[in-house]
Amino acid sequence: MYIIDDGIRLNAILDRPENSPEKQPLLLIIHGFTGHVMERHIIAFAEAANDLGIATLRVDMYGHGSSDGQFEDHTLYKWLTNALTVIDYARTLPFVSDLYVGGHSQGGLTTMLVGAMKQDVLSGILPLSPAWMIPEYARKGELLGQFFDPYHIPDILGVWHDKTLKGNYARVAQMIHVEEAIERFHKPVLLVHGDADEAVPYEYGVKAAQMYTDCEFVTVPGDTHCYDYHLDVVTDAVKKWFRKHLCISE
Ligand code: FER
Repeated sequence: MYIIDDGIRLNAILDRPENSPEKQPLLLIIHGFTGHVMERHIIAFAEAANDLGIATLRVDMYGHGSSDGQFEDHTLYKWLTNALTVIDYARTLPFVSDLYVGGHSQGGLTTMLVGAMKQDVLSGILPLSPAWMIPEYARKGELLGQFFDPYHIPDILGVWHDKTLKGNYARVAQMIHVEEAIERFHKPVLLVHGDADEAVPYEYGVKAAQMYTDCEFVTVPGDTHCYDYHLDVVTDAVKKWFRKHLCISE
């Protein structure tokens, strides 16, 4: 299935648990930088929600997975307009009661930003290991371990996984101020972060959790950016948080 955002087809997978009632909550799930809807931790995130009777909508963002757009052209602005469109699509689904947004890493950052933009139509957000240091790092001239002059950004930032990324990615990232999005958001938050994360420093998870007014923070002890060792700790945290917020008994 595709959701169209301004002519760009976004590949989307909607999962509704069997024997779903007429109305049910829906969780929109956003993958990370170079990620897609079929990654192990993205599928596990969806299945944890589905186990509780929550529908999920996993979407490949611009230039990722099976969606339109080139990876090298993607920016956080494009992902944000994608997320706004997908949220509005979800709101048109007749079976949706409460709407939640969750995402991993760059998708977690997108979740935090779009959460602030759309908090009136959302019941909560679930940023997992959110890469909310990207704007700050871009202003200093560092992304994914590569350095550049933040006032003279090169046309091509670098190559990751055989994919190039244009400098416009950094120019956009420099203009984003995540603290304002955190301060604006007053609905419930679940923030999960591995304390051996090699891509997004764990300290950023701790700091964001302290800044949010209504945040539950779960540390995944000894785990990496994509939860190579304790994915079950993540899925258990997601289930526990949803049970509490949706008043589902064990
Ligand atoms: C970076 C660190 C982490 C970065 C992106 C990420 C583009 C995102 C990782 C992910 O989404 O998994 O410096 O720069």
